[in-house]
Amino acid sequence: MRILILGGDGYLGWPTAMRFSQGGHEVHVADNYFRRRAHDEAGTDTLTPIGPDLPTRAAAWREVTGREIGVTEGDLVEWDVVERLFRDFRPDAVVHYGEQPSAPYSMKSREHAVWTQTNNVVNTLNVLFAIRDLAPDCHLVKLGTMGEYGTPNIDIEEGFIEITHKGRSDTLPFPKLPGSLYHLSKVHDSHNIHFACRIWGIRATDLNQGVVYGIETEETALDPRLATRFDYDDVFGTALNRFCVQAVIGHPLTVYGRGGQTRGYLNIVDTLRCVELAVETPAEQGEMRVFNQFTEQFSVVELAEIVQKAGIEHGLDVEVTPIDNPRVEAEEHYYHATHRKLLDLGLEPHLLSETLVESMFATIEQHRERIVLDHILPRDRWRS
Ligand code: NAD
Ligand code: USQ
Repeated sequence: MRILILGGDGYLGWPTAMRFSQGGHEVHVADNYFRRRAHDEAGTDTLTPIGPDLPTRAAAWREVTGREIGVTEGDLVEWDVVERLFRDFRPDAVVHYGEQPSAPYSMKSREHAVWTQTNNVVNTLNVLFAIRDLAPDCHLVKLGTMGEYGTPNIDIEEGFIEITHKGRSDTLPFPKLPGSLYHLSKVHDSHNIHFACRIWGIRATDLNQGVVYGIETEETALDPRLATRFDYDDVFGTALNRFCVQAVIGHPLTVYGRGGQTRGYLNIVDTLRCVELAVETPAEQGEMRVFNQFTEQFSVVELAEIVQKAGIEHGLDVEVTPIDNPRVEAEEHYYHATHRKLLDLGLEPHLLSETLVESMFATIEQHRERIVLDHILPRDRWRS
């Protein structure tokens, strides 16, 4: 298959591109390096050293495996870039990771919020028009987020819910209560994708993904030059990845508030498998499928305890010190989200274990001199 990976320079995009290329597919990646620029501006950086740009990473991949990954350096908000990508590459499937992914970044200021929503919503609209007009059979596999649903006091279904109202029934999109302006951008995307499926007849799978952890995949392990980025800072680092770095440097684990915030989590290895499963079994023409993409749910306190235990095994002295929550979110709440559809397609989860956490410690220890201590504690508050 011809597979286009948007956001192919990112934490998830680069390992996904290598996975499909290794599987014998023709792969092309596109990225505008927003993520790298945002870190440069903040004075942060990926813990794992990565190549300076996509052509260098693709050259390393060619040298190690003999396989090609095509590269476009460009901004998906620009129609010319998206049009050229679709005309020249003619994808059978598009895996769309290419958005601003951080909730804290989107909540920094009016400018950050406007930029996040414009970037994410407009670039996805461009992709939808490109599919409609240039590749109508192409299957869109779009990364959404479990955070679109928020934390309602009822079970979360996979995208849709059957409702009976005043004696009549229908299956409608599950209500959305996102907790940041980033998460809200994904809700806007989902509505636009649903519209494109209903009105234009395109095919799409919206992957409502939970929080991803992990550093290594089969392909990143082949050569240090194939590593993916790994962030631990207050803006782009995610919970478990941050806790592992904090444990290694002896910083108390930064549980925000009471720590009962519960989310779905998954290993980066399972992200790649889920995306593969979605691409291998495309949605029907006119269908929008929604998969809840995570394997286990944990509260923040439970995550911290797992890291603490693994730390003790590893000879680290790990403290957990709750800090005032910089975000605005429920700190104790009901959370039960369905996640059947990917399991039904054959996903075999790699569950979180102390062994996995210890292997992350080992990689972090190799690069500990790169850790910027000033960016461990959160700096921005969501409500002044
Ligand atoms: P990432 O920032 O590492 O990857 C996104 C990539 O997209 C970056 O390389 C960035 O430069 C690029 N990009 C952004 N805007 C672009 C534009 N206008 N044109 C071209 N490229 C652009 O983030 P990630 O963690 O790899 O996440 C990938 C996707 O998965 C995102 O859409 C994110 O919202 C979603 N997601 C991530 C997680 C997670 O825990 N990492 C969980 C759920 C969903
Ligand atoms: N948290 C802490 N301490 C920290 C960091 C986070 O207690 O040091 C808490 C947060 O307050 C939150 C939970 O951990 O309650 C998860 O936070 P996170 O930063 O790991 O994840 P989040 O902001 O939700 O965003 C990440 C990705 C995003 C993706 C989302 C999936 O950055 O791209 O959409 O996970 S989900 O959470 O399911 O919406």
